[in-house]
Amino acid sequence: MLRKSSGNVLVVLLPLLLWGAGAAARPRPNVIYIYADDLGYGDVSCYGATQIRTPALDRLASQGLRFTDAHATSATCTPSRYALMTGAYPWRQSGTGILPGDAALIVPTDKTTLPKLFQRAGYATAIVGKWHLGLGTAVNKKWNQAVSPGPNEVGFDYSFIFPATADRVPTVFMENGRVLALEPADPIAVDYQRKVGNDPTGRENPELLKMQASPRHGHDNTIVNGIGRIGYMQGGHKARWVDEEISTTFLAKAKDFIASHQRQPFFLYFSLTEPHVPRMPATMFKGQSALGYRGDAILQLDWTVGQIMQQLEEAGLADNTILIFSSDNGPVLDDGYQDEAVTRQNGHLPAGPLRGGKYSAFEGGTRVPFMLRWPRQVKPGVSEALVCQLDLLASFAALLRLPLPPGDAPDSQNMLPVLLGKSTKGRRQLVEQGATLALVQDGWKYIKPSQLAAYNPLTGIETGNAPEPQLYHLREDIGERNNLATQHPDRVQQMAAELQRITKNKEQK
Ligand code: NG6
Ligand code: CA
Repeated sequence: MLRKSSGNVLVVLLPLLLWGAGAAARPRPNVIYIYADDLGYGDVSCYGATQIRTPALDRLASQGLRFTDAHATSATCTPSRYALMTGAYPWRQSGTGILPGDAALIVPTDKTTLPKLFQRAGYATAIVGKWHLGLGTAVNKKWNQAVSPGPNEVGFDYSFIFPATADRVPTVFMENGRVLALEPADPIAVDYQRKVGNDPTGRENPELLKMQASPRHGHDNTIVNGIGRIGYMQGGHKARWVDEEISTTFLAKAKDFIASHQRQPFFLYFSLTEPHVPRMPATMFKGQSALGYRGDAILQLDWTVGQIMQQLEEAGLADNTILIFSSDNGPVLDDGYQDEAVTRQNGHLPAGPLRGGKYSAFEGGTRVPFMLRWPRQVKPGVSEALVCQLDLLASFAALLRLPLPPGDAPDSQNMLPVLLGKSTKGRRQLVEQGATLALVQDGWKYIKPSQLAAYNPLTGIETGNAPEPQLYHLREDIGERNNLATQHPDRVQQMAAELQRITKNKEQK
């Protein structure tokens, strides 16, 4: 009798127990992806910077995995972010270069994106910070109404963004598609071709500027907060941001989102603006580094990351939150403003040992800081595996055990074991995008010949372009100094053919 009833109990309970165990085993960590804008491989002290200290990032590295060969897909912002969202190489689709502030949305709304993946897994999702992937369906849009599609339509339940870059109009925040603090009586118009409205421009009224633009870069259109921007803007005067407040505004919104989602797993894409131009940090950071406002902006960034870490710790969330920090492309000193980044470089090497920087096909263009902390699962350490931000989509799909529909995220590879430190076997190869394309394979790097200039005198950066093929042995020559192409013609030929195969075949990995 007893046996029978306990048997019955087991029959009823066993599936429940198994289901419960399965649910418990299913990892549902929160995920926060903090993305710096133009932060270089050498800008962080745990990556070797000596002229600036980044204690929060160093702590993150010491508590997690620090990757030494992690990449953005591209050496500029829009394409790297496109790849992060879609898991597709950006050069597969035209129109994925640096976008103006009035561009239409370029992320497809009918494909799996990184945030949609998390939505599918029952996560709450949010973006706070820089977007730069276009808004709406056309260049001409009514900024005074809800602008759609945008981040909310590609998978973010909540969005608090600025549209493009800090140096491009419209210089406003948008919350769930609507411009924040916009007064109907002062509607916004934006134009990148011709002047609109009566606001002074940097070109006409340089005496009104609190920071001069660098000659020939083009940051001399509408002046907002004493800074000339790219593009013209009319109206929305009370909605315009104050640059010194951008960072703390984003931080407050990110913290609000975390605070209000303590019971449901969440994915937060926290997209910082530092140290992109114009570098105009909060007053408390001005003059705090020895490197001018660029260094001060890095201190502000570091402090911001520290604030998030502290919040997670105080809320008891740190242990089961995957916190990733990376950057969308390599560093640049003069990117349009005379902000002392060049004159007060003080021996600081923003790309560390790497050649080139932002815009470049050399490693300085795409190799960026990348750290991942997940105390519950990941042992601290350093990983030399080749990984790319492109891989986050397939890797999180694996973590969440969600299959990807065929054709979605075509270039994303599941690097979960590598990201969690359980394997050292990273990508075998990766295409890197500067002004020209490069292929990294088994520790070698081939840069496709290009007739474009080898040096950009405006930014002072070597572009990686050369009319002849370049081949570097990265494992021995991280600084890409010795072009071995003539010594290894077979390898050059094989890698050129492979690059061509990958870039021709839209479905290939
Ligand atoms: C460039 C701008 C540069 C910066 C960059 C975008 C010029 C000469 N330079 O076109 O200042 O805004 O675009 O940077 O206009 S990114 O990090 O968002 O890609
Ligand atoms: Ca950038």
